[in-house]
Amino acid sequence: MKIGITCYPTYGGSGVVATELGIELANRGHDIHFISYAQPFRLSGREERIHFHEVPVSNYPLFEFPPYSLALATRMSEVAEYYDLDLLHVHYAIPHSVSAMLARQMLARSGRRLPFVTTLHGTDITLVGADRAYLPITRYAIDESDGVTAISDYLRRKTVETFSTTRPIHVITNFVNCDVYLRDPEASATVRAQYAEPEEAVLVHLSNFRPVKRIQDAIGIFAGVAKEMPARLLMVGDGPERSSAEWLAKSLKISDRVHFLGKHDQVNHLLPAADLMLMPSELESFGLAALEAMACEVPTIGTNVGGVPELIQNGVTGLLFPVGDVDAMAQAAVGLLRDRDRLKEMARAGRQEAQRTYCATRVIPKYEEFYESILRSSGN
Ligand code: GMT
Repeated sequence: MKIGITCYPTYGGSGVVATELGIELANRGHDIHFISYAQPFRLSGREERIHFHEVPVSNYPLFEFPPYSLALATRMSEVAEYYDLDLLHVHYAIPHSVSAMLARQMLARSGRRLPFVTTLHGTDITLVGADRAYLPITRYAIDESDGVTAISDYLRRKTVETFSTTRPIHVITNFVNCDVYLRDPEASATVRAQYAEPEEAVLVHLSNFRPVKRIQDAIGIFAGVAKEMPARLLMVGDGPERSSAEWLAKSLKISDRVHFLGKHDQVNHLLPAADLMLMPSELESFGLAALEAMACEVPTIGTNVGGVPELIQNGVTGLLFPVGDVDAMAQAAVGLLRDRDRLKEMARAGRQEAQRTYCATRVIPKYEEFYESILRSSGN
């Protein structure tokens, strides 16, 4: 198939999933065309069967806000025509599904059919989409999509509840490449030695440091751990909450043990160096960072919100707590780090679950089948 993919190219779960999906589909022989304002950060630009088409957004003094959605719709229709795309797959409803809808309409005038699939990721529904300014158009574009997927059953239910959409929503979860995300003891010992002494526990947090991630709670949990045992915290990512988290680490006098590493495009090298992942989010529709950690045999201490309990079986593959219960999360982390057998058992169970349910080899065929069903029903 020839598939156009649109996503936010910067750091964030939806862009990561879209990019990894494109890479996996290309490895399976499909031609993939990314259409966005910048090349997705996990792409090197040298992958076979993957092409990138930049959306130029010209400005004009009259425009206080340059209309990216229109430039995107134009580029989508041009790329679809020139490269004879079978379908478009847009990640994150706003504004991508609206642009895809316009591109489809533009091509329909010349008798060409271009179906599009929308994948809902989370904040496009729970935060931005639910804003009255965007709700009606988000609902319209979801219903107008030829196919809709959501990354968890929670998000599927939430979408129907918030938007009263009528288009059926198919759940296809996030995935991980289990051959890339894994614990190689030698390699992880080398990375670990860069940040910690052998007797120190290593905790990790990975996100885009937005308010919904509650990264101050990650610092608070770590402070509770650091009181009890020698430990380090690796903060991977960047975003608007970073400076307040740095300030908190300083005022709690743990800044020498909290390492802000910034954005990394190869987190598969970092994650296996950790003993525990912290994901104290206010909300997660899925929790891709926890899945990547699970695949690397790193259990998560997280919050019992959104789609997280679908991914993490509390007490078996991780431990879940109410949002904001920093003390309970800190105590649980200390308990696990002291009980190495239990920690190991959880790590093993997490890896098994990642392999059994979330490996790219299991999830990508679901996308392929979904595309085929869309092409069949749209008569292509
Ligand atoms: O929260 C993020 O990391 C960004 C956000 C996005 O859409 O870019 O992530 C959402 O999509 C991820 C990939 O599908 C999910 O794993 C995250 O749980 C989800 N985030 C939220 O729901 C807050």
